[in-house]
Amino acid sequence: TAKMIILCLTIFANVFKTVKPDGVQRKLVGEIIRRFERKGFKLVGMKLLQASEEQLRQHYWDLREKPFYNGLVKYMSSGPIVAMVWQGLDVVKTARKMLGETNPADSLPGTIRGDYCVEVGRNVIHGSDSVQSAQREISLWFKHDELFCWEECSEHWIYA
Ligand code: IDP
Ligand code: MG
Repeated sequence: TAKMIILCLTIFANVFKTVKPDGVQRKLVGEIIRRFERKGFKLVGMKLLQASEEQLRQHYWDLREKPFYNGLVKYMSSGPIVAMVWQGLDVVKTARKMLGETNPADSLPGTIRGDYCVEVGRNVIHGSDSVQSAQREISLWFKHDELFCWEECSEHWIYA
């Protein structure tokens, strides 16, 4: 219905996430997908890819002045990553909570970074920090026909 469409446009957002090279190496892909699936978010795009340094420099453009920028680009291009787009109510904000803090040492147990990693330079997962950066990141990593709008049969058991 028209009402439903307006609702989708105003309160539903997409978030871009990637399991970083260490997350893939450490066999955490399934665990990470499982957490977002069980939460109730909808997977609308996913692929395994080797990121180029050029793409990563664009992705992390806002950090270009940081002393760790070159190391970050090197780390992120050191092996395949799993890029994903998830959709749901306030998904950007909620996903950041599910990830934990940037530094795993500051992340609470129960968060992905709190449970599965130790150092900030190997923190296994990326998640967009705002709806605006999510849109920018999704368009950087995904083509239109790689994203899928599909009807979730459990939707009415997730949203009131
Ligand atoms: P975020 O991933 O939690 O959004 P950002 O500040 O956007 O954190 O930094 C992007 C990534 O850069 C972090 O996830 C981490 O991998 C890396 N990073 C951030 N701060 C440091 C640092 O002090 N040393 C090394 N790497 C860092
Ligand atoms: Mg960030």
